[in-house]
Amino acid sequence: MRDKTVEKLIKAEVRRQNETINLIASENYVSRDVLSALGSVFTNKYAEGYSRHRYYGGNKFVDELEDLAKTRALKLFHLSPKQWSVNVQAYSGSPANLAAYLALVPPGEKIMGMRLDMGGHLTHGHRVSFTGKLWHQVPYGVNKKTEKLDYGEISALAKKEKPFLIVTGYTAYSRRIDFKKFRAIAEACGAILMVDLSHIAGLVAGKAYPSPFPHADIVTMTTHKTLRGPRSALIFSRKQYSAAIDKAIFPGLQGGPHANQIGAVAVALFEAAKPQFPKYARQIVKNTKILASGLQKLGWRIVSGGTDSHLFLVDTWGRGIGGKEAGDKLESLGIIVNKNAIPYDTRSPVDPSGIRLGTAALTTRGMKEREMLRIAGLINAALLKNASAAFIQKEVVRLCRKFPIRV
Ligand code: DSN
Repeated sequence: MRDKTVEKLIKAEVRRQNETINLIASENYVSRDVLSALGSVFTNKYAEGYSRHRYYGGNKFVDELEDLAKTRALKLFHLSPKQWSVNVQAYSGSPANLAAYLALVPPGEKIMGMRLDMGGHLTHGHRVSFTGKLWHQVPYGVNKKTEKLDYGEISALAKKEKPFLIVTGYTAYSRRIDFKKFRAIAEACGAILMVDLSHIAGLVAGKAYPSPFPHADIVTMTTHKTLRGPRSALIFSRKQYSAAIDKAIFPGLQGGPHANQIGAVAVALFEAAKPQFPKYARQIVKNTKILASGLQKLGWRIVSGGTDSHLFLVDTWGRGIGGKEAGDKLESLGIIVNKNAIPYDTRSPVDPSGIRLGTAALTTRGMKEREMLRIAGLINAALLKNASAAFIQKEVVRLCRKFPIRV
C-alpha cells in the first residue's frame, strides 16, 4: 500500500485483533474470501435499481451477483421463493429496520418494541432514534423477577395498545424467544410481526436456535454477527410486503447498492450453507454456556441465570464494580467486552451495572470449552484483582497466539 499512514493503522488493527480476547457479542472475524469480495472491483460500480431494472449500464455481473445473493439467502433459511422475498441492498441493520417500518407502518402509528435498557435496539422505537420520532413506541421489557420475556404481560400490553407492528429479536437478551407465542400475540391484536434476527442469524442458519420464519411476516438481520459476513443487512418479507420493502430501500431510502458488500454477503451465505457451519453454531452456544457457568461458579451473577444463545449479561455491580470500570479494566488487560445495562438498571447508560459477553468471535478462532473456562478465570482475576496485571496480560497473549485470526 502506498499510503503508509493507513497501512500502518491496518497492521496495528490486525495485531490488536490477534492479541486480544474479543467477547463483543456483535462482532466476528470474516474469512479471507469475504474480505476479498469486499475489497473487489465491484466497489467501483453504480447499480441503482434492481436486477434488470437499473438506472446505469454495465450491470450484467452486478445483476448476477445480486440474484445469487438472494437465491443463497432464501435457500440458507429454507424459504420458498413463492412465499418469501429478500432484499439484499440495505447498507446495515438500522437502514434495514427503517426501510421495513417505512414500507409497512404509517407515520405516527405504534411500534411495540423491547426497551433499549432491557435488551432492545435503538431502532426498535427508542425516543432518541428516528424510529421513536417518526413512530410511537409501545415499550415492553422483561419480567423483573425472572429477567425473561413474560408472554402474559406482553400479550396484555399488545391487546391494550393495539400496535401496528410488533418487533421481537434483541441485542442483549440471552434466552430463547418463543416466536410462536409472538405470532399469536400479533394475530390477537392485528399487528404485523417483525423479527430483528441480527444477533442470532448465524445460530438460526446453523440450527442452534429455533427459526422465526414459520411465524414472522418480516425478518431483518445484519450479516456480520453470528452469520460471520461483512457489515450489511438482509430484509426477508412475505410476498405481500415485498414490493413495498423494495421501494422503501430504493428509491425511498438509499441510492446505489454497495455491490462489493452484496458480493461479500453472497460469500458469507455460501460459507454458512457448508456442512461444518451448524457445528460452528452449536459450538458457539456450548462455549457461551460454559463461559457463563464458569463465571457463575466464581460468584458472578448472570442475568436471568444463564443463556441459550451466543451472549449473556454479567451483573458486575452486584460485586460493587460498575460496567464502565469492568469494561475498562478488562480492556487494559487485553479482554474486550462492552458495558451494558441490565434489566431494571438503576445506574446510567454510560456507567451501567453490567457487561455483555459473547463468544461467536472466539469460536471462529477455534476456541472451545477449555479456553472458555480459562477466560472465565482470567475475567474473574482481572475484576477482583487477585492476579497481577502482567500475569493476566501474558496469559491473554499466550491464548490468542494459540488461536490466530486469519487475514
Ligand atoms: N451495536 C449492535 C450490538 O452491539 O448489539 C447492535 O446494532
